[in-house]
Amino acid sequence: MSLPSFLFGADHSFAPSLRAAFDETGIVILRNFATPEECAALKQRAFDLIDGFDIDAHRTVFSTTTQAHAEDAYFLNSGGAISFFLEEEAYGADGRLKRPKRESINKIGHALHDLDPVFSAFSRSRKMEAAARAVGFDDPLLLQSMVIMKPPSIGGEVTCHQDSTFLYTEPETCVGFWLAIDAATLQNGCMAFIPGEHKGPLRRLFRRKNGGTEMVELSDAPYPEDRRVAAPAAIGDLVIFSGRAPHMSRANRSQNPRMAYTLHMIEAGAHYPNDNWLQRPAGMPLRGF
Ligand SMILES: O=C(O)CCC(=O)C(=O)O
Repeated sequence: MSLPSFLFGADHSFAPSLRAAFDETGIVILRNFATPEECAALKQRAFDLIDGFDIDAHRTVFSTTTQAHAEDAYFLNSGGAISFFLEEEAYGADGRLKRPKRESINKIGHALHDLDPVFSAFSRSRKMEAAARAVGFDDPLLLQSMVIMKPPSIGGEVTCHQDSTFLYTEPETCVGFWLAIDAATLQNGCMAFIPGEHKGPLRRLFRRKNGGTEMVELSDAPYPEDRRVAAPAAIGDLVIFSGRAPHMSRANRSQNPRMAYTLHMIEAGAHYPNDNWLQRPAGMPLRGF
């Protein structure tokens, strides 16, 4: 099975069947959403931000397999910041970086859409707003943004998860907007989804507790991995997916980069519990378009 994909029109129009496909599968791909020039500008900006980051000041590793970051204040405060998280395999046994700094970062997050002018302009573009409305948002708020670096050779695996586990609202309204800044292929760790499984249960809830975090099991229903479908993406493709859609990506053992920008939105009218891990500092309210 292939995932529903649509060519994004130059007039920013959407096929009328897009909404039905999104509701049915929980995933749609908008081909050619961003131009190569826009992707190049986002890529350059990510590198500029990394160049300005003092890697010795914060050695927080981000890992979805060990969750090593989850009790770290730098991580817990990153909902209102531009923070840098390292690849699990960034350092060799000698304590030195194995790769150049630009190729040692796992991700940058989680408020690029508010704090960085280049990412903010792209995140709040008219076409991004149109994409949000096309999948059903009435009053979208931009909650979280990340550059996922997935660098050559050491880019880590992202284990299968649902984003509503991490960005939970009542009712659930989280939707991810994932842009391929580099081509994402089977070789460099493209995303993969289980279509239709957004209609299944939310498996887990990651929330704050006693100054740290905890993972609460809500359902022991296994992910039907046999129905998993890879989602290779060309530069500029935007993958939009429900907060309940299980997804993952393999490690990047290739020599090709696989950079992506991902933005998560929630509906303004939904309740955002204050035990969600991602909390914004006072004076930095969530904004829409
Ligand atoms: O880019 C990836 O490999 C994972 C991204 C992801 O899990 C997300 O955007 O929710």
